[in-house]
Amino acid sequence: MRLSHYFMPILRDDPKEAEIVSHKLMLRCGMIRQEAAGSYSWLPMGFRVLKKIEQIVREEQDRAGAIEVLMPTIQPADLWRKSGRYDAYGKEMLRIKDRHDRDMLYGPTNEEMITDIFRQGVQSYKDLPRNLYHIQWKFRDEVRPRFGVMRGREFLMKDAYSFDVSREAGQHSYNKMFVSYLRTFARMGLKAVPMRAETGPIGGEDSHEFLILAETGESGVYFDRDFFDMDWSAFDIDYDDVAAVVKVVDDFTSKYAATDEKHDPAEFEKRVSESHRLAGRGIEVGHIFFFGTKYSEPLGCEVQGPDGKKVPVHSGSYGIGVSRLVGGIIEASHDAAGIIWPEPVAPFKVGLINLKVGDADTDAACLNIYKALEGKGVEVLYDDRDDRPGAKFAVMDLIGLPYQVIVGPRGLKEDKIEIKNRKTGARKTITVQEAGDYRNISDFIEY
Ligand code: P5A
Repeated sequence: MRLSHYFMPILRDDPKEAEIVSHKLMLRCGMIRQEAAGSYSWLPMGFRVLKKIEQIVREEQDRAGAIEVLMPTIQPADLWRKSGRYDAYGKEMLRIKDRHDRDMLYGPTNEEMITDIFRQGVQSYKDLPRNLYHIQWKFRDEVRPRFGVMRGREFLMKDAYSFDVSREAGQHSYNKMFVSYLRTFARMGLKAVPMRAETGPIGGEDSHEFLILAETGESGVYFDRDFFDMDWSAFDIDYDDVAAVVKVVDDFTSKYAATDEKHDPAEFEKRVSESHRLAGRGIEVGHIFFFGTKYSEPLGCEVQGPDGKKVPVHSGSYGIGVSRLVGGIIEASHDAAGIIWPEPVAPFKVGLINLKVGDADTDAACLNIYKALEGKGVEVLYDDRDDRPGAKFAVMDLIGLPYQVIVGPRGLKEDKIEIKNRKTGARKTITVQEAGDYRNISDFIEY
């Protein structure tokens, strides 16, 4: 993509309305625009990151055996009356009437609808277990939408729903999602610590939140510093291997970690030695719930069991804040100059900086590099605008692409181009010959 053709409305100064760094940076980089309190348009840079995150979430859900569907954003109220949540949800639910005066609502979550879909589609225990998920916009009329996409009113969520014939089978479905969440967040460069949590309006018997640590997080957290020494990448397990899945869950739940709602100071002191006790703040990027039969009983979701008798299914639901993650990743990965995107979610991998647009040699070299990178499938944003080098460097650092390729007439005279790693700041110089007349430039990018 050529920057001269792109839409990336950069703000020079910090926007006054933003209180936290991720919100400031998202506005400054032209990733989002506020349309109403807690409601945002996703501009091209923001949209690319959102899609990358969504895709990682999708791949890991699929890997764990969940099946993707898509339910509407606007739901009829009837199902919610049956579950008893229509009144219980209170003012957070956006209620709408259609032209026939029927009560509708903009879904804050989908337990009722998916349970009804499932009820109609499945009769026998032989059809279980199943886990259905979708990635869909939600609306919650939050009292205090704030921090940009972190606490929005309209936000993108991945929500999965598992259905099992017994409590034991349901526990395995829960555990699979637990492990898949560790994997999902790890792929985005995040350590999301699972913590026992309150279930709130979603309800249920058991629940864990996944929190990334950040000073600006909305939840107080208390945890064992041993979490920092855990292996956050070794979850390459067979999801059908019940014992292996249990082992990962046990490892991660054996250490103390709780949000302030569930924190028990006496237990914390008993279980964690003083030097290992940490308190801080966290951003909730995922939340999983085990319901037992809370939703299946009132909604009549039963299957024929092995003995021919009808049994209510055991269900769970599993949420990831896809749009919140965009802000969360920035909170976890930035410096004074701007964002530092972890490669898997970066909007582009490389920023190509032309230091002297209009200089024939520099333009030709940049074009060669641009084509060579695109030809190898490397996503590149080419700054081909006529601007000062200083301003170009600042913008590239601000938008945080993992690598910068810097090309100017002075370097080219010596046959050299420069590559900078945004995260480490390390620079290396390569010659045009080394890069095979630019054809192999992509081989030199990662370091
Ligand atoms: C689980 C899936 C649920 O809604 N029902 C379906 C369950 N859980 S939850 O904890 O309420 O939300 C899941 C995740 O969504 C994100 N989230 C938000 N993101 C941005 N703005 C909001 N206002 C907001 N509310 C929830 C969080 O990441 C949460 O973990």
